[in-house]
Order: sequence, then C-alpha cells, then structure tokens
Amino acid sequence: MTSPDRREHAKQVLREQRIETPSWGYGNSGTRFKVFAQAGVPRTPEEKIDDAATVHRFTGVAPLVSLHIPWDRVEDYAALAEHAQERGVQLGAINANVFQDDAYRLGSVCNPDPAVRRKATDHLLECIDIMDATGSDDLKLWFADGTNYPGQDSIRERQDRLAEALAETYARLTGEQRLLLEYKFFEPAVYTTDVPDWGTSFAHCVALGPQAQVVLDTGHHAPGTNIEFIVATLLRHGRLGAFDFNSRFYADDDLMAGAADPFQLFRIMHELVQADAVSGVPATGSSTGQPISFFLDQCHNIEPKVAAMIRSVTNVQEATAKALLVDTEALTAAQRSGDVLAAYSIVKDAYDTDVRPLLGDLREDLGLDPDPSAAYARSGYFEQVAAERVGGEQAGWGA
Ligand code: LRH
Ligand code: MN
Repeated sequence: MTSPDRREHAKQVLREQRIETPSWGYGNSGTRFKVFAQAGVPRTPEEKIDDAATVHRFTGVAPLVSLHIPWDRVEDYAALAEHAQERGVQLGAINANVFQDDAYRLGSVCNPDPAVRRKATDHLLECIDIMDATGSDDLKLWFADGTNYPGQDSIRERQDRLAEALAETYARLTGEQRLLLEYKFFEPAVYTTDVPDWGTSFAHCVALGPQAQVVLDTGHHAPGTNIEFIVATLLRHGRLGAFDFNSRFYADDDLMAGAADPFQLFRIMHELVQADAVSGVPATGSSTGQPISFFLDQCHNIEPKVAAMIRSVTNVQEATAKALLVDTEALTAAQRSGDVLAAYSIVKDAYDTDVRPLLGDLREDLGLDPDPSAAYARSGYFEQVAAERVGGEQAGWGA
C-alpha cells in the first residue's frame, strides 16, 4: 500500500472508530486522602450524559457513554436512553458495582457467606434487566473480591463461588448481550485478588461460553508487564472483548489515556491494527462475533473533566492513527528476514509521525473543528455549566 493509500485507509478506519466515555469520569473522584469538588460537575446521570454528548460533539467519535450502577441508578432507564438519544449519544456498557456495600467486606460473589453471594449475584442480574431497558449489549464486571492475609480464605473455593455466580449471570444473557470480565492484579485486596490477571479471566470466560470475553484495563497490570503481548494473545483466541483505556505511572492511577505512556498506547493499537480490530469484528475472530469495545476508564481528580475526556479521546485517536501508518508489508518482510533494526525502525518511524494534520483533515471532513480541545475551550460550555449547576449534590463515587 502506497503512503497516500495508507493515509486514506487510516482516515477510513479512524472515521469508524468508536470510543465510549465513562459516566463516572464526569463526576468527582479522588483518592483516600481527598476527593476535590470542582465547579460545573454534574449532579445527575442526565447531566453526566450532557457532558458525554459534549465530548462527542467536539470529537465526533465518542457516541457512547458507560453507566455504573448504582452511581447512575434512575427510575426510568428507557427515559434516560431517550435523554441520551436526543443529545446524539447512546447508553453503552452497564457496569455492576459489588464493591461498596458493608456486606462485601469479605467479598461479593466470592464471599464465604452464601447470603452475601446471593445479594451480589442478584445485583448482576439487575444490571442485565437494566441492559434490557437501555438496549445495551455489554455487561461489564469488575470484582474487588480478594483477601488480605494468607489463610484468610480458600483460594480454590473462592474460584468455585465465582464460577457459580458467573454461570447464573451468563445464563440470563439474551441476544447479542455479552459478559465482559475485567481483571486487576491488586487493590483494594492486597494478598489475593480473585480475578487478578488475564489468564484467570480468560479461563472463566472459556468455561462460561462464547458470549463471555475479557476486559483489559491498561492500569491493572504489574509494573513491567508487556500489555501488547496480552492483547495479541487474547485477539488470537477471539476473547478480547473490551479495553478500559487510561494511563498510570505507578498503580491504578486512572490518568488520561496516553498521558503517562503514549508509546505503550501506540504499541497496543499496533497489535489491534495488525489484527484489523480497531473498528468492526477483529480479523482474528471474536467468540461473540462483535467488535471490541473501546472504553475510557479514568478519574479526573484535579483536572477539568470534560476537557480531560476530549484530550483522552484525541490521544487514543493519535495512537491509532500512528499505528495505521505502519508500513505493514515492509514490516512483515523485515520480520520474516530477521532484520531486527529495520523492523523496529518501521514501527518507530510510524510512531514518530505527527498525525495531527491527518486527524485535523478527518475532523474537517466530518464538519468538525480540526482541534477539538481548542474548540471546546472557546465554546464556553464549562463556564455555562459552572453557572447553571449550582446547588444539589455533585455526582461522585459515594465511597
Ligand atoms: C476498577 C475499575 C473498574 C470500574 C472502576 C470504576 O479499578 O477499573 O473498571 O468499575 O474502575
Ligand atoms: Mn476499569
């Protein structure tokens, strides 16, 4: 493919890319030390959706917003879906929350107490009822479950309890609905975590059936983990269901995607491009036959939230565009001929390419300002909501 053709192909793929923003990224969040309130923060799920619609209005590629239950609990989910529709966005994944109730001190679906397991499983089933009401296909499950001391509980029995709860939940899915199981190597538990790594999530997904896939949160690995290796492996098995994009310097920092390590985000997108998995069903296959979901999962503890979300979406676009400019034919030839430096240079040259002009052109083709962050800053949206959203209780994690 000639370079001009590769640029056109890149624009075609970038035009179809879909990034889903998290409702909780618009609310207040923080650390155990402090949750800083900010002006203009939404008070309701509707106002969070208004902010998500604003991110889509300036980027053109963020038409979906994920919900988290109970943080986004409402009386009428169909009405909430309509509220979103009227603003040009759609309700996306439903995130279950079995990590904030006193009952879950020793775990939720892995808790030694069957009554607590019942309570947790009922919440997972309630989330599928909500998916039926919102028209969402993605049930996203992350469990804080784990132990803090050796001997505290049976590692193997907890896996049996988890498998039982997941099987009951999986059986409730209908149509295109899928179960996305997220892993995390530690926190809040600090000895064992019941879904600590991709292998554990993968094993549970395979045991459940084709509608179960793995969620890879880029902040959930031990330092030094080669995440793109996990991406390539899950793609090979058709079990990569979704990403939670964010970035980190130390732990699960949930910083803006691409902020801490843009080269890592590029390497991840490179694996996706090589598998033709950026938009549409991966060429390497998918157990669900559905495209991979690209979620952002971030907390904007000190930075203005809508602006941070727009910057994160454009960071993901830039990493994707650079990966789409890799000269795949030359790379494959260099790899197969063992030309190490040539292969590395082909990838690094793509990464070193300034793709902002290409993305600017794409946005103009879409009738958008070539620089979404600058256009948003000029729009006065922040000042408007800061003036309007006075009183009431600002949204947050309620932790
Ligand atoms: C857990 C996690 C999970 C969400 C939460 C907001 O660390 O990544 O995806 O439920 O953050
Ligand atoms: Mn996550």
